[in-house]
Amino acid sequence: MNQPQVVSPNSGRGPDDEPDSPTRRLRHAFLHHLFYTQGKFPALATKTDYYLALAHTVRDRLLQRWISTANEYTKNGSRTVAYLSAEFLMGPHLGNNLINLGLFDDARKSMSELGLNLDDLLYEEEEPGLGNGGLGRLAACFIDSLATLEIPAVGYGIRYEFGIFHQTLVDGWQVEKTDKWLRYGNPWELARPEWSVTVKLGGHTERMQDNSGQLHVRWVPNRTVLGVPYDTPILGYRNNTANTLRLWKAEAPEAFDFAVFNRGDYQGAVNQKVVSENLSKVLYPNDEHVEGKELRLAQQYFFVSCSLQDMLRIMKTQHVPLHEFHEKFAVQLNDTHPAIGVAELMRLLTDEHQMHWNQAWDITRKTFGYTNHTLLPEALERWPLELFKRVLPRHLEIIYEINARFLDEVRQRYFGDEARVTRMSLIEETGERYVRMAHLACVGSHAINGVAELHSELLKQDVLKDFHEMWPAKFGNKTNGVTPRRWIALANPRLTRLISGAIGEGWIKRLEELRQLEPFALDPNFRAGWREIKRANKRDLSDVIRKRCGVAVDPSSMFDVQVKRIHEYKRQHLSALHIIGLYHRLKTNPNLEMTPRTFIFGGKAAPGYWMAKLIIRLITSIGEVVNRDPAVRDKLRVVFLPNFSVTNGQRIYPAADLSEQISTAGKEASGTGNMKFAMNGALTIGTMDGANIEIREQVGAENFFLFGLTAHEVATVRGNGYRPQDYLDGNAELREVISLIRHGYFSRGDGELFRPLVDSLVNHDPYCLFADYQSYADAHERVGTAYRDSEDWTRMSILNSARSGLFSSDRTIAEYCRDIWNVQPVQVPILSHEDVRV
Ligand code: NBX
Repeated sequence: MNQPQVVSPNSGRGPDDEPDSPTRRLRHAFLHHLFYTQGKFPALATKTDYYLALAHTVRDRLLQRWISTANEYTKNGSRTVAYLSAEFLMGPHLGNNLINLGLFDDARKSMSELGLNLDDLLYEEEEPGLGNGGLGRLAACFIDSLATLEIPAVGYGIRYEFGIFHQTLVDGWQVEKTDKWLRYGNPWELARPEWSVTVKLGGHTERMQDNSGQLHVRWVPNRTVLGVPYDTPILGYRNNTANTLRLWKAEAPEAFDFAVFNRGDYQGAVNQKVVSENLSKVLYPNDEHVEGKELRLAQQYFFVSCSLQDMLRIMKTQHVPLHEFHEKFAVQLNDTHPAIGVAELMRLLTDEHQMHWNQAWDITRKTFGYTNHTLLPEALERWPLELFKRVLPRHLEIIYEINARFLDEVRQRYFGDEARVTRMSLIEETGERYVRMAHLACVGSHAINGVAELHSELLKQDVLKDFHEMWPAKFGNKTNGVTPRRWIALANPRLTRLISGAIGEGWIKRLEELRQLEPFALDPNFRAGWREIKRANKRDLSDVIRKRCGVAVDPSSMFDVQVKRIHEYKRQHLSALHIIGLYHRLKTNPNLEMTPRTFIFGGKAAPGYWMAKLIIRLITSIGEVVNRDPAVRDKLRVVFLPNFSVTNGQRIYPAADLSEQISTAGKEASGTGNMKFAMNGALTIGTMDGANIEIREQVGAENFFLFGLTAHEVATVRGNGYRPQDYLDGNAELREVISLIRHGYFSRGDGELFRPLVDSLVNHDPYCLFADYQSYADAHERVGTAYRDSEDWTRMSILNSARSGLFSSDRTIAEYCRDIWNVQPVQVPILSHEDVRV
């Protein structure tokens, strides 16, 4: 960064602005915060100081909307959505808030007048990575859309001290580093210790009768922790709404246990603090795989109990009677992670507020909705009974009671069908006993949904079949969406300018309006502009790749991108096999005409998922060989961009030509990256899986590269005893590919390194890579041919964007509001501190 030429705050005026222009006011406020918040002057200020000064400047502008919103909601007693999620993968706030406030260009100008570059300051923000992947990012898009649609809503979650690990590559292997996102403080949050709540854990229960013979249950915990809320305002796009993201931090009720301290046991005294704070210490980095850890269950219960207690507190201040809980709050469960809420609300209503069981149960079911995000059996949460009892003894009793009543209902409905009773029970009793969280969520909710059409259908036919048969009306589909504010307006400013120049700015709030771009797909001038933007975005990404990977890539080559968590079902290794196939073709036929391609990968592997880490190693190994080989280097490049995150995603999606969405059909619930790519004008190569199907339907089959077995065909092939060896025998190229890996071509002759991966494919291939290999390679041939006709490719690219309107999270949220939550917008008039009387 250049040494800033800071204008003195007293002299105030910049080069050529009005005395009261927005840029002048921003500049003034910025310098004020540099002095009086950061306590720095330019000679000593770091980039972080400048970032923080700007962040505080923007925060001041949020607070007025936040207070106005809280005032309006409190006055109206509005019905409110409580979105319960163990993860919120927010991404950096500064740029997004500037966009939503309409101050982005003014901020850029005022910073440049001070000799500062806004992009450098934006880059200083450490993103709050409080999520693993799609599920956590979906929660972030949803709270953005809720605010934009002016729906009263609170996002409830955990303020992890350490978010998702930072991924580095060492010798081509993933190495994890702690994510210390709070290191320099967080200007976007306000602690609200006055609204702290107490949460009990462990211990046992006692029963007693009162004078009237009524039975009361007392939970005697063996420890308690304090939940302290930290609030972040969530702005709507160009409106006055600022909703709240409320994340709970765990603290010890007393920082020191003085009784222990006075005995001279300092360690013991501090220990309680350490143990308590562990609850919100770190995000579990596993996606799509559960680890039955006690701390994880305690985390889930901690934030759910805090949140429900918080709702009861709000009801009290607004004088809403307890029996109207479900009218005041619509509570959505983001997967089963917060499903313990069903038992906790029952406990709060019956044990703590003496409500009768039947009334409490009626309220509970009217309150909750449950969204499922996966069909993978290893991702379905179940807790060993013993562990559950140790952490939540009272909740286990409540779950037994819910179960007894529920199974009575099942027996009545399905006379004599004990097999069904066993299948549906909240307790799994075959072998070790478990509490089934998905069953608890189904029984305790009035609405159950999947996240794409195929996924919702498969839920009904498969994982939740019995529940669908019993309560068909509870089931529905809500196809995911993503926010166009972050994923187009912020991430792709060049495209945003071009689109708005053609059709106005309405699309940012009403994404269906992108349809108006369709005629422009035939306009050569518009196409040239579109192409130039993609090229510029690719140049920017090439700079990032050169800096971070030390690899030079050619922006005129096709950027073929797969970014997402690394998982066998997502099949990054299918792409790896295909790249080796291309490499082999080029080596055996040096004159082969081939569209030059840059393959870009990004994504984190769960630290304990060995096979996923080996897939990363395979990709980096292929890169090492291919990028160094002069015979192919003009045609093929392979890079693995470390630490895929929201921040990096914002640079990657706008630069992609081709989006790889190649999961085994029936495995990817929806996908949301697929939508971000399409909006930004990438074409998709993909299977009939998740939301790919709906994307293809929208953009047109002729503008989508389809390959592979359908979910139904996968089931049939596997049902008939799938033998991957048969596919290997029938495919010469695939045999060459496997043989190259086996013989250590990509591991300096080490034939052992990738053996587990190859053996798994040849002998089991649980995700049917071999069955889909040829179809995938053929689809890539079609892609290569299509890309060479750059006019036609551009036309298809424009049509992909123009027809992506359905995939705005605004549409998704409007459907949740209408079908599940029954909530209405509330318009917020702006309040100034001069209007307020104390
Ligand atoms: O949720 C993802 C699905 O895999 C995607 O298909 C879908 O688009 C997205 C949003 O609906 N699931 C996901 O990201 N799961 C997790 O991150 C996860 C985290 C912890 C855990 C289980 C799953 N214990």
